[in-house]
Amino acid sequence: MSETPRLLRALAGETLDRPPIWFMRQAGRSLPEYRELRTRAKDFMAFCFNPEMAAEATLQPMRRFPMDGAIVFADILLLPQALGQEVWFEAGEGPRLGALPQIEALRDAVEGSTAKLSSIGETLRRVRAELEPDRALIGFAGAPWTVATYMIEGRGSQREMARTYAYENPEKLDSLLDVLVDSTARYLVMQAKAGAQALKLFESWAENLAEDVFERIVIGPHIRIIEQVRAAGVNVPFIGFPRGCGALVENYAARVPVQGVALDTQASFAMGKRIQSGGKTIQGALDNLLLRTGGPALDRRVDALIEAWNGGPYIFNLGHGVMPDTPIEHIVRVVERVTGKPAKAFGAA
Ligand code: 1CP
Repeated sequence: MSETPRLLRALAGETLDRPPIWFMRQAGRSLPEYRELRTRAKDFMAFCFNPEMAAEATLQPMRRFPMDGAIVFADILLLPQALGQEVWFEAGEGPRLGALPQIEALRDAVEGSTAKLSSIGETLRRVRAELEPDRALIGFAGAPWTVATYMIEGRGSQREMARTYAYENPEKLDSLLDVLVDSTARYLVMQAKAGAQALKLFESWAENLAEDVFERIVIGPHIRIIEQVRAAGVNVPFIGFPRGCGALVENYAARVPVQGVALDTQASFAMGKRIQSGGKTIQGALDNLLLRTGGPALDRRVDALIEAWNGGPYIFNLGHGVMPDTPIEHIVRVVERVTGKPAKAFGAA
């Protein structure tokens, strides 16, 4: 038996007897033990910056479910905070950000930003020390455009203001993306050195971009981040997730030197297979709403995804994160179906 975690074997291009599995947002509000832990932190940012609590939140789903990967508990909006823009979470609403600082101020903050995120390195070291060696630890960051949408709009949104900004101020946007490329690369290097064995770039809001704009604000920055991380001597595999970009994900897969491409719910089987034929591992793409709904349609879709994609390198996952009100029994059912290993629906985690 290979010692290498199944998730890393898949990212190295191996086709496996069954796909490794993990879920985006597997830690968090769908778990009662998370909600209990969360009440002990002053606010969400304080939770993320507390290595003891964040490590515990990372490990909670690993105790319940035989997931092949643990994703470090943190948030994509810690980086703007480290660059000097105020970030807070309104209870029951979501993220809020203060005014966008001047680009020069952001640029000056790049060098010191990784030190401000050092507690995430401590979370990674704690989790790696507790996690079984056959389960992989995943680090992550928001991709530049997605993080920029929050920095520009000041909140979660439909991103019309951010897209308009991209057209009205192309040079300013490019400068902002450059700052985010440089700071994100440093942050990811730090995460790999602290024990992250794979790195994921969350481009959660890649929809509604024309091909040329997608090329400039998604593909280009992703390539530059990976080049900078490699130049720092870090060789861990990357997973890119340009969510919502439709057929442009094929351009993404062909151009960006990621090992894995995370697909969203609308990805066709044929497209996934073409990306595999192009030499990339694919990940995805079960609908998070179907996971929440459950029933025979869920079982059928799980089987269909494996049938379609496990002839090549494939990581089982959702097309987007677990919804907070997803019944835990449905997660159990899918994880058991994919792995053949038992999971715990109830009881002490
Ligand atoms: O109080 C709480 O519990 C807040 C809920 C919450 C949680 C559990 C937020 C606020 N962030 C997180 C953790 C988190 N965020 C993780 C680790 C947990 C895991 O995945 O298991 C990760 C990887 C993220 C990444 C993240 N944050 C993304 C990219 C992934 C995705 O789902 O697209 C995005 C877009 C965010 C922003 C964010 N943070 C939190 C919320 C509610 C949001 C979305 C806001 C919006 O809709 O625009």
